[in-house]
Amino acid sequence: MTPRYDWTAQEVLNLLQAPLVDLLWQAQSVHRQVNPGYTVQLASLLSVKTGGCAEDCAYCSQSARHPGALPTPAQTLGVEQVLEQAAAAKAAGAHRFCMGWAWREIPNGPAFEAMLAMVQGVRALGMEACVTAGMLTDDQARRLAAAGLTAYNHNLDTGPAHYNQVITTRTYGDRLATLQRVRQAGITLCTGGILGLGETVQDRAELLVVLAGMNPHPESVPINALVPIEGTPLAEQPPVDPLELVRMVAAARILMPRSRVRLSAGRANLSREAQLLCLLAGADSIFYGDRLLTTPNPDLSKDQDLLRAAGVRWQQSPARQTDVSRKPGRSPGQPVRGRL
Ligand code: SAM
Ligand code: DTB
Ligand code: SF4
Repeated sequence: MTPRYDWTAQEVLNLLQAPLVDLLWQAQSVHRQVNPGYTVQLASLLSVKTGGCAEDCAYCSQSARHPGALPTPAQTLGVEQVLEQAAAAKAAGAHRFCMGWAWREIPNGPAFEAMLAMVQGVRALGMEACVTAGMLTDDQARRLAAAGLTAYNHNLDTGPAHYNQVITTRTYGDRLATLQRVRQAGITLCTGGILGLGETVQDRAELLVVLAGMNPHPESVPINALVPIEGTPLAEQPPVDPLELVRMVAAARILMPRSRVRLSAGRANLSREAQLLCLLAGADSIFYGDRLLTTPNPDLSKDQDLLRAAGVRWQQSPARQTDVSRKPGRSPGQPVRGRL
């Protein structure tokens, strides 16, 4: 299957608005070719630095502009605490460990040195390491790559035309420039969006055009449904129709056949059946663990039941490794079925 990088907004709109049965059939055909075992990656998420962020993202509890929105105490975790959580996530079956910092950009100094130690520690446990921490410099990207960082998450969130309805403190161009920097350092890209921000289907199509226009495609594409948080400007947004999420996942799978499409925030509000449809549509990763950053995620046992009910396989965490060197692209990880 030869990937394309020149999808037009009209082509993507046609996909997003196709009869659901046809869209699912097309997405399944692609998915079966690239991932015949339906292997799912389990990624665990931990908020290392929570709250007090200088950006004004309208959905986010962690912006300093939304006082009272933070449902958990503002705090910063140390290296030891983070590596304890990483080891627990590995023991529970996670393959990737994702760490978040509520920053506009990464500051140099002790907090960045601690981030590097966390990345090294997670890699030494044998897991993939992902960081999401805002903008960064070329030198910081280079040092993160040298520490063994597998992926950097930096979401575009929505289409370019809707972006400044959601965030005013940085531009779409800033976001793209950061992604470019990450790629140049040889770190894989994790970038996607959120449904439910008041966007149109055209905005969703335009977001997918930008993502699928990247060459190579981003290695991971998180698809989030807005988790409405009291105290944020988007608290009263109507819930996303689960079938819209299924359509977005299916379109992402067709446009970016070899990317990991991660069914991300919003699963706690989805039925088991809606999540199964997302897996059928080509989602091949979920956040696994009972918390996202500041909001709840389904319990481990519920997710184990979900994966068993779907009959999919999941990647086992690789054995402990001392070599933290990183190759771009998918990590092979042993797929297993029925053991967590
Ligand atoms: N500050 C960094 C940044 O913005 O890149 C890293 C942390 S930020 C919380 C990571 C991502 O979480 C955001 O880009 C957004 O896509 C997602 N996110 C945050 N709050 C959310 C919410 N309430 N619902 C869904 N996704 C959310
Ligand atoms: C992503 O796309 N979604 C995750 C992760 N990458 C960093 C974050 C979801 C956050 C949901 C709201 C919260 O828990 O605060
Ligand atoms: Fe800050 Fe990231 Fe939240 Fe935006 S999404 S306010 S950048 S923590």
